[in-house]
Amino acid sequence: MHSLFPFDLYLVLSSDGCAGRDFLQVAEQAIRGGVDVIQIREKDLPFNEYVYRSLKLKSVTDRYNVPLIINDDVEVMLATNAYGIHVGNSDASPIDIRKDHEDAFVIGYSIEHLDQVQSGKALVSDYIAASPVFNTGTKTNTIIEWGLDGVAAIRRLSDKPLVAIGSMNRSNAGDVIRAGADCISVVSAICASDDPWEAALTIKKEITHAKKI
Ligand code: TZP
Ligand code: MG
Repeated sequence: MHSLFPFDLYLVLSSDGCAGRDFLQVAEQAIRGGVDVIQIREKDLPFNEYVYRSLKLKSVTDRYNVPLIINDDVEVMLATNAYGIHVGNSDASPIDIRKDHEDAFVIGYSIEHLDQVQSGKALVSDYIAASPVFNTGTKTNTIIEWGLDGVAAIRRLSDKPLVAIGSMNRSNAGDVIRAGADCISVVSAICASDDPWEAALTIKKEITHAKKI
């Protein structure tokens, strides 16, 4: 079946998390470097502000035909007409979201335990994310570190598009793809980089290379 998540390099960003730079510029440079899907991930913004910043970002992503995913908040996703939503285990359930909205948008779901890979939540989702693959300072309330073996174990249990997140960078992206991930998701290796364009370009090359062999 045609995948709704055929992407290779997934930038996750927050509007205040780009090392003092304008997040819209960082997003545009990253897209030019090869990022092919973007998630806006805000944890402390009021609804209106989350919508406002998401729409600003969407005006950039739309220009490049890059889909925008909203973290956590279904209402923000609906208000912005975004491509999809990403939820974890303490957010709205993918099952309920799917029930309420059928196939109106893409749902991504974070996997933090092997039992979740074939759960109802995962089965109704369009992609799953191994979260985190490696421990990271960007998100510290995590419950597992999957490692390469964990990515391979998830792969064996599911043929959903598998996103790898957590300390992904130019040095480990290839190994993680070879372990079974379809897509590499990055925060700091791009957002904190001196040159987001070059960072995206290099990580994308590693992914493309790993997929060829
Ligand atoms: N979910 C699992 S790890 C993570 C998220 C949002 C943060 C990844 O950030 P970084 O800087 O790419 O390690
Ligand atoms: Mg969440």
